[in-house]
Amino acid sequence: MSNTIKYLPNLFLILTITYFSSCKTEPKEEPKVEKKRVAVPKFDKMSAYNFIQKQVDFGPRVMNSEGHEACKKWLVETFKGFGAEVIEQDFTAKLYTGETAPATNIIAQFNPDHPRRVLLGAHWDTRHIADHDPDPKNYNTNILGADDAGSGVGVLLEIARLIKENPIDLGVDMVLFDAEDYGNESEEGVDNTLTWCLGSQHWAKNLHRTPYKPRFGILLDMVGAKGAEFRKEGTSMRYAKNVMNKVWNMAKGMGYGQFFIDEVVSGAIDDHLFVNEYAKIKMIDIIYKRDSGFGDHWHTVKDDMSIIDPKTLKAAGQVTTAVIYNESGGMFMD
Ligand code: AHN
Ligand code: ZN
Repeated sequence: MSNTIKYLPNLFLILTITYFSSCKTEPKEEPKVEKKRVAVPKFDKMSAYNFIQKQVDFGPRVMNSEGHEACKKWLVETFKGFGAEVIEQDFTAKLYTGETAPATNIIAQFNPDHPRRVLLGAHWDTRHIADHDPDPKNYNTNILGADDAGSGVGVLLEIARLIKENPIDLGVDMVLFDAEDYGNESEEGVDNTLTWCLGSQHWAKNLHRTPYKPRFGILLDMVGAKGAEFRKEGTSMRYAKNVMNKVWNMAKGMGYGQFFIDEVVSGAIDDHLFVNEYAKIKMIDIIYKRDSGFGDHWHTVKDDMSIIDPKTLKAAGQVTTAVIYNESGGMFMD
C-alpha cells in the first residue's frame, strides 16, 4: 500500500475525536443567485509561466532561507497590485528536525465583502531535500520547485491578474500555504502525516475570517509539468466527490480531457486534507499523481523551469478560471 494512504486511518481517529468533542452551530443559508451566463476570460499561459520564472529566480523558497523571505515580499506586493486585500498570517513552523522557522500563509481576498465565496490554494514553499533523486549525491540539495509548487502559485497569480482585468461577482480567497513541503517521509510503523502541510494545518484551525463558509475549494499542486495528467485523487474523492466530478466534467467539455483523466487514484496527504478535516471546507486537489506516486521529477533536482510546459498550465488554469466565473453566474455548483 502506498505511504500516502497507509497512515490516514490514524489521523482520522484523532480528527474524529476532536470533531465530536467540539460544539458546532449550523451555518446560515446563503441567498440563491439567479443563474446567468458569464464570459470566462482567457487564461494567459505565458503570463503564468513568467510568474513561475519569477519565483524560481529567488532560488529555493525553503524554510529559513533568504529566497523564502524575498519571495514572500514579492508575492504580497504582486497580489496587492492586482487589487487583493492581503493578510499575512504569520506563525512559527515546528519542523520535524526539531528546528523552528518563521512561516506565513499569504491570503489574498478579492471582493472581501461578497457573501458568496470560493477558496483557491497552493503552497508557496519548496522542499529542502531532493530525497527522490535517482542520484544519492543530490539527496541533500534544495530543489528549485518550479512545478512543486511554483506552478500552482503561478496559476493563481495569473487568475488574480484576470480578476483585476475582468471583475467577478464573487468573493475569491486565494491562500498560499507555507511549510507544506518540509515533511518527513514515513518509515515502516511511523506516522509522519502531521509533519507535512504545516501552513494549511495552521490556517484550517485559525481561519482568517469567521464564520467562513466558501462554497468549495480548489488546491493546485504540481500543475505545470510537461505530460502531466490530473487523475481523480482519492482524498478529494473521499471528501468532495461532487466538486471533483463537476470540475472533471467541465474540463472534458472544454477539450482538456487528455489532462483531466477520469480515473481514481490513491489519496495524497496534501493541504486539502487538513482544510477538509479541520475547517470542513470541501476542497479538492488538482495534482499530477499516479497510484504509485507523483511525476518522475517530484522531489528531484529535475524540478526546474525545463520541465514546465505552458500547455499544462493552460489546462489547469483555464479550467479553474472557468469554474470560478461560472460559479459567479450560479452555473457551476447547485
Ligand atoms: C507526501 O508525500 C506525504 N505528500 C505529498 C504532498 C506534496 C509534497 N505535494 C507536493 N509536495
Ligand atoms: Zn513537494
